[in-house]
Amino acid sequence: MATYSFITGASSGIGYAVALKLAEQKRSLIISARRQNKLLDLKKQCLKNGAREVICLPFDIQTAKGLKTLTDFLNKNKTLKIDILVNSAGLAKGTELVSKSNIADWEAMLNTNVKGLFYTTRVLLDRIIATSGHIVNLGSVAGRLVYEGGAVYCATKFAVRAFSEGLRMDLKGTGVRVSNIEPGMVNTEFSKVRLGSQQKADLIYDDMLPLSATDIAESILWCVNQPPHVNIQEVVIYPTDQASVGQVVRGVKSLKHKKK
Ligand code: 8X3
Repeated sequence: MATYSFITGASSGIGYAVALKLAEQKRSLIISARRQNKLLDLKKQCLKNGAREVICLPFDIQTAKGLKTLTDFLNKNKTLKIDILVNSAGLAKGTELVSKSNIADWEAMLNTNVKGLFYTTRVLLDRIIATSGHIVNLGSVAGRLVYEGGAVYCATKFAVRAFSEGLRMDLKGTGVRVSNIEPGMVNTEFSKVRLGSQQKADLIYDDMLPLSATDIAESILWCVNQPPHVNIQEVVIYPTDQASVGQVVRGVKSLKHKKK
């Protein structure tokens, strides 16, 4: 059976952009996310871009039932191997102080960013080891620096960073590479999901030039296309208009206004 590149969170944002780029490399893909209709649209685009084959695997990474869909699929396809796993499913919910924050938001973040990513990696791991493959985790600059109103989200991304480091240690000698991609401000559905409205999300990127999902996808492709002896362990990517977390340049000094 063929070898596939597996992308979680593929229905939008960075996952979607990575799938399109991996398709250009004529790979066979398994694309997963909750929204089946979005996956079907992406499948068409990937095939147009050159993907050899595309399997849509809709499931909710936040739930045990969702993860069972994945294990059932693997049980039915026992010889299927994975060369690249891009763990791109992730989200932030809310910016309230811990004392005011909503436990349901915590659950969504912990179940997706931490448990979903850990469990997906675990169930696919033997198949990744079989190809000396590559695991690409979507961390964040929030996994390096904490900010007010982000305690739980930052904790989940610190967890992704710790997991990436631990995995790399546990996989030494297998040839499997682990990369943690840590973006700053990327204009995707991320802020709309976090803040609950497009209007609020637009303010986050107001008068500055954020990164795009394609910018991050290109960095991921750069990592996975290195020769097998080269493991890019971490990539920290900020927009030029963001010097650090909370250090954003807007208005006339922003590249948005300087761009031709
Ligand atoms: C997204 C980056 O700065 O909004 O992971 O937390 S930030």
